[in-house]
Amino acid sequence: MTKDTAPKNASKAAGGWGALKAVGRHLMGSGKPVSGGLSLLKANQPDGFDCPGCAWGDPEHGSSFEFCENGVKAVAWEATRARATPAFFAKHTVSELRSWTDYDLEHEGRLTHPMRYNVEKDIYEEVSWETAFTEIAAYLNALDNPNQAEFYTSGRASNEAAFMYQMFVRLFGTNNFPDCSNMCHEASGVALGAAIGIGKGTVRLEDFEAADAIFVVGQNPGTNHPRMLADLRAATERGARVVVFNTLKEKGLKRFADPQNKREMLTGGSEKTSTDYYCPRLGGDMAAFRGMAKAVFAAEAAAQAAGKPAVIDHAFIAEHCAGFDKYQATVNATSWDQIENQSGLTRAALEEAADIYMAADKVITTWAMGITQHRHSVATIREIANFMFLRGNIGRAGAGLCPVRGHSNVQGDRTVGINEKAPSALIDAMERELGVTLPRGPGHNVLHAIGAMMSGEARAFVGLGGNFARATPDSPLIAKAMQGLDLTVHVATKLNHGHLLTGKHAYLLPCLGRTEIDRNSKGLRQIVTVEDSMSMVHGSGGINLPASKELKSEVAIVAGIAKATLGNDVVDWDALGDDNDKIRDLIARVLPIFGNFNQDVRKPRGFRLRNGASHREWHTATKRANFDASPLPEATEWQEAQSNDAEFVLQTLRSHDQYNTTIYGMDDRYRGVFGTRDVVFMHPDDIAQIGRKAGDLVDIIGAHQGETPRVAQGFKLMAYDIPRGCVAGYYPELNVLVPHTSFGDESFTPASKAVPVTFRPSDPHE
Ligand SMILES: Nc1nc2c(c(=O)[nH]1)N[C@H]1C(S)=C(S)[C@@H](COP(=O)(O)OP(=O)(O)OC[C@H]3O[C@@H](n4cnc5c(=O)[nH]c(N)nc54)[C@H](O)[C@@H]3O)O[C@H]1N2
Ligand SMILES: Nc1nc2c(c(=O)[nH]1)N[C@H]1C(S)=C(S)[C@@H](COP(=O)(O)OP(=O)(O)OC[C@H]3O[C@@H](n4cnc5c(=O)[nH]c(N)nc54)[C@H](O)[C@@H]3O)O[C@H]1N2
Ligand SMILES: [Mo]
Repeated sequence: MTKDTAPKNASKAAGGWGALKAVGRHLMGSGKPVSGGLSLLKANQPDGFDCPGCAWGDPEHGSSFEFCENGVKAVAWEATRARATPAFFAKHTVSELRSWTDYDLEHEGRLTHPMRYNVEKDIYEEVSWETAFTEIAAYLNALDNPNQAEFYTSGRASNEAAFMYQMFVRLFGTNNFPDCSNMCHEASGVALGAAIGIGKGTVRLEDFEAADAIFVVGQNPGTNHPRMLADLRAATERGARVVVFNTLKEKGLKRFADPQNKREMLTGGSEKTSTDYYCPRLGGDMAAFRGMAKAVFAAEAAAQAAGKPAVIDHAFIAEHCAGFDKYQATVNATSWDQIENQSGLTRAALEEAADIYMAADKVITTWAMGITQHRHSVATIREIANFMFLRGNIGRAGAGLCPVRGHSNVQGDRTVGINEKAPSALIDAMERELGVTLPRGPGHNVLHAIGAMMSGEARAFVGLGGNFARATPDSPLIAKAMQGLDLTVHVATKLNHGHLLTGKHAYLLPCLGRTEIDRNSKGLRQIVTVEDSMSMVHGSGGINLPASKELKSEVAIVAGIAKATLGNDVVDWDALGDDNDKIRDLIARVLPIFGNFNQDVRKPRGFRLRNGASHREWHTATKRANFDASPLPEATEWQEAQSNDAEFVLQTLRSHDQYNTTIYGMDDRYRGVFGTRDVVFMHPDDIAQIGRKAGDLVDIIGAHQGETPRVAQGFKLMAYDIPRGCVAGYYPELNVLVPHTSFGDESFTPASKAVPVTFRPSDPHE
């Protein structure tokens, strides 16, 4: 690797004073004070709300003050005092607002009233809840068939809201459930389902205290899961190895100063969050893990020859696994040349990493979007599982697989039925419970929904949260398709671009946020539940007053639309919509793993859903943990780009000042970016090679245009420590470059970490 080329003013360690200053700025807001101070004391506390920031687990011992800088931003974002009222909408046409940035739209604050689009005047106008529900129902019922509607879910929806939503949609007659997970950890679900019989991780938070080595792969916890940094740091402090594989040198993964540690703050000290750092090429991780597996097999052969104890856990493999011999043959058949070329790491480096793995008795591997948003993501995650099986690193304390989820309840939403591939056990149980027949065929995921909207097959879109057209690839194409629909409905807390892509009829329905007090018709406070990345289910109750008296809970909104569309005969929507305990009772009847749901969720830290693989029970077809013998991809995007002159591979990722499509600010301080998001990170030698200097403006051009030109104009080149031929820039601005036609095998996740691009000097007139 080259020496560190991050700009001089980039902060040295994640956390610390920089984090506290950022927290202060966000609590003060931009002249708009927030009620965040009190809220924070209750974030991830037993009697408070679940932090809407990320899906990292909470400690069992509930005394610690579990929040982080970016959790603060998420809370302050929701608790702002700014309001986007009907008076605001009266002043601005929807066409005008469409030209605003998401940053400006969201800064208008919380939505306060249900709104309906007036096509003649091109504005959103206030409408009563009852009228909105009745009209939406009429439009839905007027469709030729239920499959013409797409029902999107973003991962902040609670278990209760998501369960109600899937029940409504299935009773309405479709399995069209595109959800944010399709763009996120879908590959983890698919790969782990096949490998270990459950599409979730196997570890608990306590396992991080016991692990001897933690491999952190394709993930930037310093920004996206900051509470995880404390666990990594504690691990390095007690001598465990934290081994990072990341195409970028991420500050938070190097050092972390704890804002809650006074001595450290005064002395400016910081502790390591990793001990070993490898920078593979984009999409090179499958090769890297295969290389490490090759080293493990070589060490095993050497141990056998020398009569030493085995390196491989043969007892685990014999008792629990299938497919080992075939896998070993594939590993043997993979050449070091191909491994080095795809990964960009040397054989020596991979052997060194494998030594760390073999010296550790207990190993955890974690990963996120750097692994899941490639064409061969499923095969890569299978290879990670293979590697972990070799030494029985699953289903015992301190060891296991840990896909670190994104949205705070994205895992729970899937558990309670947001799934376009209707799981038969769920459908059977729902049919028994409700006494009806439900659709079983597969519905639409995000890419199918996009296809159906573009072809005109889809006529209606309902979004439970999220910012569909901004989060999806090819955002301009999707925006156009959404505007051709007959009906668009959005349930949301704040205004975003997606809400302005109005169909012929459009509704914007404002809901309570997680930090807000939710009272039912009897005045009783309601709690909701969420599931974190460790299969722990927690209760969450708001503590702030609602942003407006008109707001309804997501549960009540779903119940309102459902009752108006389907009537109250099969399901008593009124009763369920008014009492979350009743929804939980129903969930537990349909999904017995929830056990004594209402009772257990009121325990201080909630309860853990049964996770077979973490007890070495394998609910796979073979009833075993399955090795996968896939060969390496014939060529990674990087290799393809190398053979096409002047091509680079672009990854689109998050800055430190954003939550997905929500932009909090224009800084990315760990990467030394201030006051702008229109940057592209490139190796200094590559900058020279394209004949430019750091600071120059360039246009980024999608390399395989076909019929759709894809161009992002006016991006500043930043010299960065990144492998040659690989570049990086921010999502969602660069989604104009991500083709909806390039996606993961089996996962259908847009390949937003592997976009082939070329560069030209910026030309604003083109
Ligand atoms: N504050 C904040 N928190 C968040 C979010 C947010 O936007 N803001 N989003 C939430 C959501 S929905 C999600 S899914 C998670 C996302 O969490 P992350 O997955 O951490 O998100 P990204 O910013 O996409 O970062 C991807 C990381 O993988 C690395 N990477 C990219 N490609 C490769 C590769 O091919 N190989 C390797 N080894 N590394 C690679 C990148 O350099 C980067 O460090 O965070 C959640 N938490
Ligand atoms: N190029 C590229 N594209 C990507 C990614 C990438 O890394 N690169 N990442 C992908 C990933 S991992 C994900 S998860 C998706 C995210 O896709 P989405 O989940 O669709 O997007 P978000 O930006 O999280 O949604 C933000 C909106 O949610 C609404 N909202 C916030 N809180 C609440 C609430 O409590 N209730 C309701 N009803 N609404 C609420 C607000 O109106 C806010 O504007 O984007 C994907 N797209
Ligand atoms: Mo995500």
